[in-house]
Amino acid sequence: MTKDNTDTPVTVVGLGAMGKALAAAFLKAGHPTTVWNRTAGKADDLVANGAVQAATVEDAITASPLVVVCLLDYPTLHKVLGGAATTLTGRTLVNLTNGTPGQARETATWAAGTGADYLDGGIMAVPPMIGQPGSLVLYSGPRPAFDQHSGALGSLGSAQHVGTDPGLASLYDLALLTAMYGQFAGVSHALAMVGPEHAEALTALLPSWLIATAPLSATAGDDDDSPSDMQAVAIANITAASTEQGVHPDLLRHLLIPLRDLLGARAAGQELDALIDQVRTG
Ligand code: FVH
Repeated sequence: MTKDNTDTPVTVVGLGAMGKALAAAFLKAGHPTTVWNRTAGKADDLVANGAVQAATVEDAITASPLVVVCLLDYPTLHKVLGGAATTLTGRTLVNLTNGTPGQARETATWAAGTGADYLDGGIMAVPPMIGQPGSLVLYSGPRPAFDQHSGALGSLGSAQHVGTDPGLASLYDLALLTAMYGQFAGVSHALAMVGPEHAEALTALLPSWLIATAPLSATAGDDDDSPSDMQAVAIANITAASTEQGVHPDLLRHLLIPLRDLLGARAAGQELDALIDQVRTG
């Protein structure tokens, strides 16, 4: 198996905000880069920087042993690649389109039928981060395919293989997004609590607070310094203060009340696995 070097040609299919950032990062790393997009004009800047624009998806795929696809969703991927399936034989298809673990596994089965190696990926970055420190892309699928192309894939950011089950990268991606959206929802509730008058002051306090507390999130901050019963009281106070401030408590009911119950269960001596089971079953 020959591992990638910067001479390895790469094809990028899909030039939305993310696809353009991916292609630009491959170009910057020195990879001969071929691109294709439904709306051809989106390739202009990349072509000006040395990319080759293919006239058809088939031409794009046959230009490179490594084909990276980043489209709106999986139905779009199958629509775009479906007619070009035979050209995938012997190549590695890396799909960075966001979707479910089930969609990833189905697509892996489809790709196997074309004779391609298939890696599914989850991009834990926004387009300006691609190729920069802090960019992380998760991959799952056959380890040899990942090892062969980890050099080229490393152009996008830190490349992490999370398992051979093709659905795992998507599962981890969506789980991490769930954590992020939980945080976003909490912040929106916090801003509602303080109201427009104090929104600017609170916004200034948020980043350092969220960064400082991030390491505690996997255990819900439950330790000897912040015992569960103390936190349960704080959560009750948050709920009461929200009502005092005229903020609808629905978000808290859905996010914090189950958390309070979990903390209470832990205080009663239940193990973490049992607590996670409670969340799973509601
Ligand atoms: N942008 C982000 O912040 C996130 C970061 C994490 C990963 N996501 C996922 O990446 C996929 C692509 O996202 P995107 O930001 O590039 O999305 P768009 O800018 O909307 O580009 C969509 C591309 O899909 C093409 N496309 C859409 N429909 C069709 C179709 N029917 N036939 C052919 N191509 C289609 C579209 O083409 P065009 O509109 O330019 O012609 C773009 O290439 C996505 O899964 C995110 O969840 C991004």
